[in-house]
Amino acid sequence: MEECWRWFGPEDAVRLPEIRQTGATGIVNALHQIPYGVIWSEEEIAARKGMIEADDRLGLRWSVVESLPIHENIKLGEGDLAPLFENYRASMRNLARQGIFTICYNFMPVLDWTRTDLAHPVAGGGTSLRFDAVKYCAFDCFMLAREGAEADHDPALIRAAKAWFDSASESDKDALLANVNAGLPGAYARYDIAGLKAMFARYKSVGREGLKANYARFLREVIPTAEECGIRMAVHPDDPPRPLFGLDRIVSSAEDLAFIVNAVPSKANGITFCTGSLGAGRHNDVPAMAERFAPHVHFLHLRNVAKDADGSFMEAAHLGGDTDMIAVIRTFLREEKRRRADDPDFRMPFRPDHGHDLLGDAERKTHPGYPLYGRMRGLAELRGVISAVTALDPALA
Ligand code: DNO
Repeated sequence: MEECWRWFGPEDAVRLPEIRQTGATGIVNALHQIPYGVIWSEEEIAARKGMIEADDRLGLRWSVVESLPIHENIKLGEGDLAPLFENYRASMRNLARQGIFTICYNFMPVLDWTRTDLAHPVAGGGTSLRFDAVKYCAFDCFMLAREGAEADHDPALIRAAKAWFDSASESDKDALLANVNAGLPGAYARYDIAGLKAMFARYKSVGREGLKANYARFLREVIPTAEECGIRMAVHPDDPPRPLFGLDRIVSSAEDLAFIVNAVPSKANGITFCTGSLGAGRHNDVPAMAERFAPHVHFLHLRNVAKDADGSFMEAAHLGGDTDMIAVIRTFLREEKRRRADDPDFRMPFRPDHGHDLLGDAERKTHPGYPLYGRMRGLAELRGVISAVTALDPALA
C-alpha cells in the first residue's frame, strides 16, 4: 500500500520535509485557493506538483487529489449546470495531463465532516474530535431553531440539549457554531446561523430522491471523461453517515454505495473507503462493507471511532475504537494483490485519517484533525498492521 499524508498546501503548518520524516511518500492535496466550480488550470496544477516534487531527496509525489469539490448548485440541481460540469471535466483532464489520476470528492449537502468538539480530552492525555449528540441536538433545536427539528430527536436528548443550551455561555455557543463549520476545507466561507438557515432552506424541495438524482446526473456527466483520461473518481462517505439538520445524506450505507457504483458502472466510478466515517454509523458493518466494495475502492482513509448509545461518537486511536482495523486492512491487501495481476505496480493509496492532538500538537495551528504527531502515531500503527498481516497471510505473498 502507498503511505500517504494529507497536506493542505503551502499554508499548512506541517511542512513537506516533516511529512517525509513520518515515512509517508504520497501526498494528498488540493488547490484549496480555487473557488468551487472554477477550472483548475494545468499551470496551477503543475506549479503545485512542482512544489511537492521540488526536492528529490524527499521522494514525494502528488498521489491523490482531495478534493475536487462539487459546486453546491450541482448538488441542488439548480440553475444552468452545463458550464459547471464542463469546468469539472476540464479540471479532470488537466489533472490527468499532469499525471494525477485519483480524485476524492464528496456529495454532502452544505457541510463536510461535522463535529461538535474539536479538543475533547482523551484518557492519558491529548485531545480528540468528537460528535456529541446532545450538543448537536441543542444546535439544531435551539441555536438554528430549525422548524420541525424536534421531530428528528429523541425526547430525552431534547431535554438534555435544553439543559446544555440554558447553561451555555455566548462563547460556548460561538464555539459550537465554529466547530460545526470546521470540516469545511480551505479558505471557504464559514456560515453563521442565518447563512446555514438560508442554505438549508434551498435544499427543502430537493429531498432524498432529488439528491440521488442530482448525484446520478453528476456521475453521468463526468465518468465518461474520467474513463477517457484514466481518472479514478472516489466518493468520500458522509461523515457522520446520517441526515444532519434535516438534510438527507446519500453516501452513508452499503445500500447507498451500491446505488452509486450501479448508477454508472465503471472502474472510474469508485469509492474512498473511510473507515471512520462509515464506522460512526451503527447500521454499518465496516469490515463486511470493505469486503463487498473492495473492487470499487481507489483510496483508503483509515481511522477509528468509539460510539455511544445516544449517537455520540469520538475519534479513537487508529487501532482502538469499534472497527476491526486489522480485518479491513487484510481485505485491502488482498484487493491490492488481486489488482497486481493486471497492473504489477499497483499500490492502494491510504492515509492515516485524522489523529489525536498529542505531545506538541496543540502548539501548532494545524487544520482540526490534522496534527503532526497524532497522525504520525496513527500511520506508524497502521504500518505495523500492514507489515504483520502481509507477513502472516500466505495469500498475500
Ligand atoms: C475529513 C475528510 C473529508 C474529505 C472530503 C472529501 O477529514 O476526509 O473532509 O476530505 O469529504 O471531499
